[in-house]
Amino acid sequence: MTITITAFERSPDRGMGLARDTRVRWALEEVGQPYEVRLVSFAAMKEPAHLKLHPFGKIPTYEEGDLVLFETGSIILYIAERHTGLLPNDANARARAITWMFAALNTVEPPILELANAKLLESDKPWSKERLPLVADRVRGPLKQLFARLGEADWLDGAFSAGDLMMVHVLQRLKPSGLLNEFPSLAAYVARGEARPAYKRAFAAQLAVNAGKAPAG
Ligand code: GTB
Repeated sequence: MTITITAFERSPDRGMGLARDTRVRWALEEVGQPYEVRLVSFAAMKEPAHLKLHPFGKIPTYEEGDLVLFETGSIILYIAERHTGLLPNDANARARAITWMFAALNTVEPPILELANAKLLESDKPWSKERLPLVADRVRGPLKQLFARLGEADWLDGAFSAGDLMMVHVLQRLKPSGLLNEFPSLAAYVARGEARPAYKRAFAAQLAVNAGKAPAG
């Protein structure tokens, strides 16, 4: 059955790979599943047709036959559970890899999003300069702990898994801030993820959509 995902018609990052369709593309590339992409504008995302797929009017979505999914955590878990390559066979190791997916989404990503929002949406506020260091410190907390846990290892728990895929994509959002470079082994961990052939194919595919286009306003 054909897999169709949705992505920005014009991504605000002009194809840096930070929009969340990239992580779904990456997962599909890792497991060798072909997919189609339906591009949507910001306006179309809020229209009833898209809201039927995604109740919160966002991308990405995932369609396969009668199945419609939204939320990258759910989409990538679905892909990883049905195909070989993103989850170990051993039941305990599998549960731990899924735990890292949740850790990426529930512990590491929220303060990173808060920092991105503080920079993007609040920089004109009189209190912005005072608040930014506090928000950045809230990112450093989990980064320090992740740095300690990763140590000298290549991946978070043995072989590369959906947990690493999610964590790498979450951490990539920090690149423009320079914060990631405060933790050299985490920067190297992200670079290892980006060096994977599947990531390169996913990145190239989303760049091909966005290259030469002005970002969405
Ligand atoms: N929790 C959901 C998930 O994981 O699927 C979050 C989905 C989400 O926030 N999607 C964003 C969206 O559709 C795109 S990825 N936003 C449109 C809207 O809310 O109207 C977020 C994103 C956007 C832009 C950049 N960038 O330019 O760097 C990076 C990430």
